[in-house]
Amino acid sequence: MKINRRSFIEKSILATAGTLISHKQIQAGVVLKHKGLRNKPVVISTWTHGYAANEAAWQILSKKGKALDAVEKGVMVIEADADNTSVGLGGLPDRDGFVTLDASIMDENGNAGSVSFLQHIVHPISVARLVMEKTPHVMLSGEGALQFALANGFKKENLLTEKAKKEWEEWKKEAKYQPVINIENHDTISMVAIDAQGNLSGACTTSGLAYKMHGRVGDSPIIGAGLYVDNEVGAAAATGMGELVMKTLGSFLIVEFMRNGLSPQQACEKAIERIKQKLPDYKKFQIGYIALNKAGETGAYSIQEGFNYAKYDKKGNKLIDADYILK
Ligand code: SD4
Repeated sequence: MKINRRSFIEKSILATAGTLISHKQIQAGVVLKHKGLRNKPVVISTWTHGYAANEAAWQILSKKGKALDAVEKGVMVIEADADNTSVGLGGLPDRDGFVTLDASIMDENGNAGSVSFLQHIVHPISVARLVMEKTPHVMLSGEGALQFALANGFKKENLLTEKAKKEWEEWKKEAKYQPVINIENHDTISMVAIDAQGNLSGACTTSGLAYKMHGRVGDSPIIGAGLYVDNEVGAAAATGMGELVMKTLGSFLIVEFMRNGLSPQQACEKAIERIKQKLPDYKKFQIGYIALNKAGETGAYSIQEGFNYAKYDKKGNKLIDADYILK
């Protein structure tokens, strides 16, 4: 029987754990292993714009602030950036010209909040946080999410910039719905962090796919798809063609792989392999995953070449090209 590198690694992990060791013991082993390691704080986030977002997050993390505050403040930088055409203000609209936003956030206690199909609000991530902290629900959507935001002091604004409107008008001439790898489905900001206290949180915010159908919601506000955090194990987040992430519940899957002993890198690779196994047309799309475990170890992996992420730890802030499956 041919054993490839990855199955060899998995088998070694199980062998190290011992075949008679129960699942609970493996989990306990994961936690024990983490106790000795101290790479914290650490923050990672998707794409080149993650660099600027990390700077804002680090302001909080380096002063022993909470990971939850760091991820919220970090992604807010990109939400407010009018030049970024896939998040918040300046996001490319759906095919009918509406900028509709999805966002989610999770804290170290397993609390979660999200908004989907939200319009007119520059910082959907902060609305998601309020849903988490002030309501008994996890997700508010559309008009209800907007009403909730306005009732909590958020201002209604026009998010469709002249630049985005012009691009949309150009697109309308042919009106072809064909996401272009690393372009139309690129730029969501997803961020996960561990703070000096060893607590994990994550955030994800996007205007979704450019020129999507009106009403389409992606993976970013779906807990377990675009984002998942389990403070005992780790955190993971996604970017790219959300439909593939939703069908495989990618971020939750990565955290479960880490729970079973895989490193963040191995877990991201396995989640991309799952897409390859289950979704035959995966080659047409880009998905990028990032992950962080309780020890402060990180990983990332994508379908196509071209995905990068930013990592800020004690050694500084840097951009890293992720490895990918289609070579
Ligand atoms: C979505 N995952 O709405 C988002 C898009 C994205 O980088 O990640 N762009 O499907």
